[in-house]
Parts: sequence; C-alpha cells; structure tokens
Amino acid sequence: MKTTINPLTRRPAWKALTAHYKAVKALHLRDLFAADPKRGERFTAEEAGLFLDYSKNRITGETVKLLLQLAKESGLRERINAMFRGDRINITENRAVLHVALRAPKDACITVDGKNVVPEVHAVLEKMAGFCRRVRGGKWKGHTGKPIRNVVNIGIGGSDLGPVMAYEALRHYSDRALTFRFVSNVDGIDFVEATRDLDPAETLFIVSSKTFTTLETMTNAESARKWLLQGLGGDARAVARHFVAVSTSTERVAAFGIDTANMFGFWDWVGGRYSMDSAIGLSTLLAIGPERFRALLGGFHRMDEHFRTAPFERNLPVLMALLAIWYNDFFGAQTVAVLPYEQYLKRFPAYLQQLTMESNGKRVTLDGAVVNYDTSPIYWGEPGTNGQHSFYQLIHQGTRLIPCDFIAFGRALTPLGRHHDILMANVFAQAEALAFGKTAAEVKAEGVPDWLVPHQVFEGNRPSNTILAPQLTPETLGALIALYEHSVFTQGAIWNIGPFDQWGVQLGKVLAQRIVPELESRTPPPLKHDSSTNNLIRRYRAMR
Ligand code: G6Q
Repeated sequence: MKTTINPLTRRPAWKALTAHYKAVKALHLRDLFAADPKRGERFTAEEAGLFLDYSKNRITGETVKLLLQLAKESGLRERINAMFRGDRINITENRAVLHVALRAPKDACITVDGKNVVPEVHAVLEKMAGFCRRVRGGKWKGHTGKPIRNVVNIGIGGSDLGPVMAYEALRHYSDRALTFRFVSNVDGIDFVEATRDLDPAETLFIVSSKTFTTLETMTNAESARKWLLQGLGGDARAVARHFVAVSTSTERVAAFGIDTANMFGFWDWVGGRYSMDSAIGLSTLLAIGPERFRALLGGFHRMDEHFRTAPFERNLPVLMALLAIWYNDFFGAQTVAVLPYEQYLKRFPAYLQQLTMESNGKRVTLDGAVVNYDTSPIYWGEPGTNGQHSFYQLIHQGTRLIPCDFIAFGRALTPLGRHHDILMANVFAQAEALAFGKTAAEVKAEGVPDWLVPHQVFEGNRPSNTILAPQLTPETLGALIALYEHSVFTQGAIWNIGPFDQWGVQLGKVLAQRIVPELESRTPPPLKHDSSTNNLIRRYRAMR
C-alpha cells in the first residue's frame, strides 16, 4: 500500500520544527514561567474527568502551533476517520482496528465489511454479565456442588497485562468474597504459586487467548486441567464446570475440551493489547460487576468521542502524542517515565509498556521504507512515592532527559489520616523541582560550602505532564487508558508506521517451538544453531 503522505522529514512543519528547536532548546522553564504568569493555566486541557497540565514542558505557543501543523500535514484527521470507519488500517494483517467499537453504545453503528458489529459486542457483554451474576450469586456451581470463590485468568501479553492492570486498579470496587489470580509465565512457578492455596472445587479458570495457540497459555491451561482433575478425583466432566474460555477460535476452544457454551468470543479486529475491554476483560467484570464494567466502557467511550471530534488544540491524546514526539524526535529523549501517584495503578506502567512499545516499536513506514527518525520511546515507571527513593535521582540530576507523566487523584478511595495530602504534596513537589531546579546561588545561600555546591545544584528544565482526576473510578480508568491508546495511535500516524501488528512477537512464538524438541529429546539431537546456542543447549541438557 502506498501512502500519499510526504515522508516525515520532508513535511514543512517538520522542517520548521527542526529550526524552531534550535531556538527553543536553550529556553529554561524558569524563564518561560516568569515571562507568562498565566502559563500554568494556559497550557491545560480537560476531558472525561481528566485534567492535563502540560505547562511544564519545554514549549512555547509557537511550538504547539507547529506541532499541530505537523499533525495536520501527517493526515491525522483522515487516519482517525479511517479507524472509526472500520477501514482495514492494519495493513500487514489486512484487518480493521476497532477497539472503539467495544465501548460504543448499543445504538451506535460501526460496520466491518458492511456489517454492524455493535449488536454482537453488546450480545457478548450481556453473556458476560449473565455469567457474572451466576458466579457471584452462587448459582454457577463447581463439579462438587460448591460455589466458585477463586478465579484464575490464564493468558499472556494482551490477554494478561490489561486484565491484571484493571483488576489491581479497580480492586477497591471488587467483590472481596472472590479471590483473583493471574497466570501468564510459562515458568511453572507462576502457576504453582498462583494455585498453591486454592481449593480446586472452588476454582474457575478463564483461559484467555485470542488465537488459543499461544504456547505459554496452552501449557498453563494443560497444567490447570491436570491440577483440577487431580484435586477432584479425575472425573473429566469437571472441566466443563471449572473452565471457561475467551477466544476468537471456537474450534480450538472445543478441541481443548471446553464447552463452547462457556466461551466468550471476540473478533480479529480487536488487537491483543487493545482487548482488555472485550471479553478478555471477563476477570475484570467478575471482579467489579457488570454495572461498573459498563462505567469503565463509558469512560473509554467518552475519550474516544473526544479524540474523534475535538479540535486538535484541545484534544488530550493529540497533545500528549505531539509532546512525546517533540522530545523523542527533536530533543533525542529515549524514554518516557509514567509515574502514577496511586498505589492501585501499580501495574499501569507495565501495561503501558506493551501498549506503547509493541504498537510503535517499528522501523519501517507503512510503505515498507526504513525510517530516518526515531519511533517509539521506551516507556517505563513505578508508582510514586516509591520511585522517588530510587531512580528519581537520575531524572533530577542525571545526564539524560526523561519527560515524565505524573498521574494523580484528588481524593483517596480509602482516606487514611494525612496520607493523601502527603502523597499529593510529593507529586506537586517533584514536578516543580524537575521544572525549576535549584541554582548554585540558591544552594550557596543555604550555607553549603563551595566544593559541595555543584553536587547540590539541580539544573531543572526537566519536563513533565501532570494528569489530575478527582478520584480513581472505573470511568476514569477507562478514559485514562483510552487517552494513552489514542496518543499511541497519533504518534504512529505521524511516524507513518503501523501500530497494530507485532511481527516481533510472532518471531518469538515460532523460535521457541523449534528448540523445545531439542531440549526434550532423549538422545543428543543434531544441533544446527550458531556455536553459542548449540553450546548453551548442550550445557542445559547436561544440567537437566
Ligand atoms: C498483543 C500481542 C500479544 C498477544 C499475546 C497473547 O497485542 O499480539 O501480546 O496478546 O501473544 O496472544 P493470544 O491472546 O493469542 O494468546
């Protein structure tokens, strides 16, 4: 497929930004704030309960104007329309990309190949809700007649990271009578530790796999079946009462032995890392209940509509994406730190790692040409304040520029004494210190001896966004995730790369399958790898 977009570095706005960068890079946030007393109110935007303060970025009004121009020249509006229209924008897999349909209201109409997919989406949601009511109400019984008390999601990558993150994020709202566990790694320890204190008679496994072929998930599902049957006396009929599946493949689910009446489907137009709001979110729905799951979808949808319709200058995902590009491609920043000041969001950075890097970790454009600019930065992070006592040192005083996204909430879900004010004081203080730093004169004025002064200087001018919301609710979480999803989409559109395939993941799936028989073979197998791999395999075989 040929695109009609000018190569990125030839777009007029890109050239203008290259020149503009030279003028702006030396400006200090101290001066930018001093010159404009309203800056902290001006560079802000708000939607779906999320307030974005992007004033502590190394930008001027002109920077924003040029970045918006770049979005326009990159055909962003047309790309957005193409996605929402159901065009096959995932060109290497010839698929539509319609996670936005997963959270569309019942009366919406989104078509793939002429067929409205919204009724199917809602039919699956209804089925999930009905299942949830039976499990939570004790009507769904295990093989021995006991109700379900434990739910174990087995899945990996997109079939794990979203569900884990959402469960942790919304734990406050979860049914505490149920225990939730997540098994993803093929390292057997993951399964062993997740199930060691569970009673099989009260345990339900959700095997979550879009393809139902993924080695890790299938291996864990087999072990789960053995564990269950061992615990329940070996009657194979028990499987139907203790296993449900989430997949796009009815045949493979049936072949595994799961009753397809207990299968929750989704579609090839839902990418793995964009699937936590499909049936892949069954564990989330079981944890928080159908009404709150709908509120989560409502939050996603509000942000979808904002992204689709709002002018770019107040469009949160577009602004966040443009700022990410500004640092990545002009300042040469290699990473972005995501720092939630909310313990419930402890898995949010891990979730974002996949969303961002699996989507935009690409080196060729949609036309197959090798890019001559950097694509996805590395996303990483930890919840505050813990990170402050570890890697923040480098963000404050190291040699690298690390733009930060701070995420914080006005109210704690379970207030505890002064904790929340102290937490929030920290987030505000960190963003302030990063931006403004501490000069040598200020350090000296504190009576610090001359030799020690350089060590205590903070040069500042280290950029950050602050995202502030009243409280972590299902709806806010949905909006927050959609904000990042669409920011990733926008970045991909500007880089003219395809954010919706993952050939790198595919490679790993194939390579390991080839080596497994060489490790398991009783007799020494002929090895045809490089000398290092051959040697490692031989050593491993000797250690087994
Ligand atoms: C996500 C990726 C990848 C995928 C896993 C699990 O976008 O494609 O992380 O989700 O490899 O795949 P299955 O759901 O098919 O088991």
